[in-house]
Amino acid sequence: MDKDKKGFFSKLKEGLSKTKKNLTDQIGNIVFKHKKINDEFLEELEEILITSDMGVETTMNIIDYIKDEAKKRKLEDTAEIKDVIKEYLVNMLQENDNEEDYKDKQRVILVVGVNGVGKTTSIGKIAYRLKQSGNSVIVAAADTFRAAAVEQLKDWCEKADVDIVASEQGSDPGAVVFDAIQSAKARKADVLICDTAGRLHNKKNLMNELSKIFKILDKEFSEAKIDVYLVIDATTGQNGIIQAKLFSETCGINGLILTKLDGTAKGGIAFPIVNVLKIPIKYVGVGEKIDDLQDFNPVDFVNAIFE
Ligand SMILES: Nc1nc2c(ncn2[C@@H]2O[C@H](COP(=O)(O)OP(=O)(O)O)[C@@H](O)[C@H]2O)c(=O)[nH]1
Ligand SMILES: [Mg+2]
Repeated sequence: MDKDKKGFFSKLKEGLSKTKKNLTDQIGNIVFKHKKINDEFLEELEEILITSDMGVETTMNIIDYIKDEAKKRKLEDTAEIKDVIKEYLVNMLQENDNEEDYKDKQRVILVVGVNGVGKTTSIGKIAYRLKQSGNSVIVAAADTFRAAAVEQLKDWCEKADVDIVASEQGSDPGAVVFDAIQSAKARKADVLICDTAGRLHNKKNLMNELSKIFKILDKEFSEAKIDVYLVIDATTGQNGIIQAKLFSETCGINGLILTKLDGTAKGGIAFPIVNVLKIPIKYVGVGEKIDDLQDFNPVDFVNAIFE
C-alpha cells in the first residue's frame, strides 16, 4: 500500500472500529466457544449477524453460503468461518457494482436524501475531490428551502474552489438546475453536482420536486451521464433501508453515499443496503472535514470490519 492508501485505510478502520468491535468480537467469542462448526454455532452466528444491522435477509444469505461452502470445502473449524463471511460480503458488494463508462461525457450527479443525512457536506467533499483530480465542477444549490442551506453550500464551494449556481431562498429548484445546466454547457464543465432539499414531512411534495428536476435534466441535458446518488446516514441503521426503498421507487437511484461511518457501531448496515437494494455504494463519509470522503472499496471496507 502506498502512503495515501494506508492513510485512507487507517481512517476507515478507525471510523469502523465500533462496528468491528460489535461484530467481530462477538464472532470471535463463539468461534472460541464452539471450535467446530455445528448447528448451535450457526444459530449463535445468525443471532450476532441479525443484531448487528445485517438484517434478516442478508444474514440468511450469509448462513446459507457458509453451509454450502463448509460442505464443499469440508470445513470443520469455526476459526475458518470469518474468511468465508468476508468472501461472501466482498463478492456481494462487487457483484452489485455497476460502473459504466462515461469518460467522454459531461456528468451530472444529483444528490438526494432526507434532511440531515449529509447531502450538502458530501457534495462539498465530492466537489473538492473532483476538482483536485483535475475536473471542472459546477454545483447547483437546488435546496432552496432554507437560506442556510445555500450559505452552507457556498462555503463548501469556496473551500473546494468550485463555482456555484444559486438563487434566493424559496425560488424554484428546477429553475436553479436549469440555470446550472446552461452554465455547465457553456463552460463545458466536466461535472455538475446538484444539491436538493430533503424534507420528508410531505413525501409527495419532495418526490414531485425531484421529478421536476429529473424532467429538466432529461430535457436540457440528455447528452450528459446522469447519476442519482442517495445519501444515507449510517447511524440511522435499518431506517436507511426504508429511506432507500422510498427513494428508489421515485428516482432511479444508481449509487449510494453512506455517511457518518466515523464512530458508529452501525457500519454493518452497508451490507443489507447493497444486498437488498442492489445499488452500489460509491462513497463513504468518515468525518466532517473536506477530505473525509472516500471511494467505496469492498475489500478495504470488509477488511476494516473483519480483519
Ligand atoms: N461525523 C460525520 N458527520 C457528517 C458526515 N457527513 C455529514 N456530517 C454532518 O451531518 C450534519 C448534516 O449534514 P448536511 O450536509 O447539512 O446534511 P443535509 O441536510 O443532508 O444536506 C452536519 O453537521 C455534517 O457535518 C460524516 O461523514 N461524518
Ligand atoms: Mg443540505
